[in-house]
Parts: sequence; structure tokens; C-alpha cells
Amino acid sequence: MISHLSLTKVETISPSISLQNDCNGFEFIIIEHEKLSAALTLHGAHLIHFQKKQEPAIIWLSKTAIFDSKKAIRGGVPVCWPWFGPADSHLGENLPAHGIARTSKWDLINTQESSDGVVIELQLKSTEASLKIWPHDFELTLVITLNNECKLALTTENKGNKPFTYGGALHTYLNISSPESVNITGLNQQFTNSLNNKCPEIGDTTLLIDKAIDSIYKKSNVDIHLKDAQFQRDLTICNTGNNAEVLWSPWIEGAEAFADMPDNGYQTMFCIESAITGLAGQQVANGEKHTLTTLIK
Ligand code: TA6
Repeated sequence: MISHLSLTKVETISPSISLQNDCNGFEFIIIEHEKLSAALTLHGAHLIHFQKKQEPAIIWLSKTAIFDSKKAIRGGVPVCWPWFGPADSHLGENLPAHGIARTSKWDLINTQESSDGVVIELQLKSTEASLKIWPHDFELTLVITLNNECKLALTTENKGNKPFTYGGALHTYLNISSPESVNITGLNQQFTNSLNNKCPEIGDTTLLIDKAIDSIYKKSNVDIHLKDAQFQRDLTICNTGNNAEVLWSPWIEGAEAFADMPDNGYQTMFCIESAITGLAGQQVANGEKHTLTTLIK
């Protein structure tokens, strides 16, 4: 799903891991391992591709995704932090949806590889600029573990002298064969429907993708399954540290409205997000840490 990107190798980090740039100098970490291929960008610490050998890709990327330092990449696993959705008005006006992390430049701080797979560790620290938007000192660490499974662990450390509360999501875009081939089970039955004034609703035990979906489910206490008959696979999604799962398909109208998604893009993607939503958010005391994870297997 990234073969259309024309990249140039800049540095070999280890046998399976290299740093590569596009023609604009946009930086990618490319993983070509005997068991998997993957890619991420330092911009946003954004996993944009994960595919096990001889299988369809698990992570979806828009073929018309835009790679520049000002915009969030359409697809992959956007790191939404320190808020989910629109910023609370008390933070100010014209702030980016889903926070500042996914449009910030992260540092690559460690990589490991073995015959099973790779581990990539990235970090983002508060700056004078971030303090003007979100007045807290923080250190964010994202550990991406890719082997027979795909795990992302986002740790928030409060480096300040008072507690803070954050929200966010690991906003995973999953690759699907077609909406009609897929069903989702394991969701909590309580959700709010963002397409119907955030009204509380009770869901069915099995969700089909046959229309626009934008729902915030109360956290599930069991594994979530995305069964794809055409791909002949059953993806299991396990989340921790979250208070919700957000499910999203822009469907026909939504895809047509996005400049960075093909009009038919909705037919091959579906988002199941490990999220911290709502005014309560997640409190982190000064000097403490909190970790949000999603595991896809
Ligand atoms: O996770 C669902 C959602 O909040 C939708 O409401 C939609 O806005 C989607 O995220 C994509 O947001 P983005 O800012 O990446 O276009």
C-alpha cells in the first residue's frame, strides 16, 4: 500500500529497518522483514503500513494521502493526543482536531529487530510552542511492536508539577476487502452516535458496515473481532488504558468530501480506535505515567 511512494534510502539502521525520504525530504522508517513489511513516518510517529507476508495488509493507507509537515496523514494509525475530536473551547480557538501529536515531528529513539519482528520507539516532548497550546510539560513515548501481531503502546508522562487530564486515541484505519464482507463483534452494547446528536443508543451484538458510522462505544470488556469473509480472516483487537472504542466509516459522502481519500476509499477501510473520550478524560498525576494501547492480531 506504499509502493506508489517513490522513496530514496538515506540510512540503513539495521538489516530490516531503514530511513528513507520522499522527493520533499519527508522522512519514513521502512521495515522489510522476512515475516512482514511496515512503514511509519517521524511526522506524527504515524504507522502507515503493516502487512504480514502472504496476507492482505492489516493497516490501510489512503492512496491520496498527503505527506507534508502541516497535515495529519489519512490512514494508518494517527496518534490523537492530548484531546480527541475538537479541542475544548477553554483551550482556545482554531486548534486542530485530535490534538497536536499527529502533526508534530517525533524523535526516533530506539529500534530492535529479531527473527520474529521489530520494535520501534519514538518520543515527543513538550516545547515552548506546545506549552502555548496545551499548558503542561509532558513526555510522550510510542512503542510500536510488529511481529505476528501489531501493537502500539502510547505512554504519557506528566513532567510538570501538577496533575493534568488528557484524551486521545490510537485511531487505527483497518484494511478491509469490502464493507459487505465484514462484520464486527465484541463491542459494548452502549454507544453514543455522533451522527445523531451524540444520542445514547444500544447496539446489536454484531455490527455491519452498510452506512456512515461514527460511534463512541463504552469500553468493551472482551476482545473485539473484525471478521472479513473475502480476506478469510478474523482480526482480533484488544485495547487497554482506554475508556472507549470509536468506530468510524465516512461512507460515500464522507469519502467524497476528503481531498486525501479516493471517492471509493470507504470501501476498503474501517476505523476501530482505542480511545479516551469525554470530559472526564484520563488524569495523570505529576511525575506519573499512563499508557494507552491497541493490539491487532
Ligand atoms: O474517529 C472518528 C472521527 O472523530 C470522525 O468524527 C472523523 O472526524 C474522523 O475522526 C477523522 O478525523 P480527521 O481529523 O482525521 O479527518
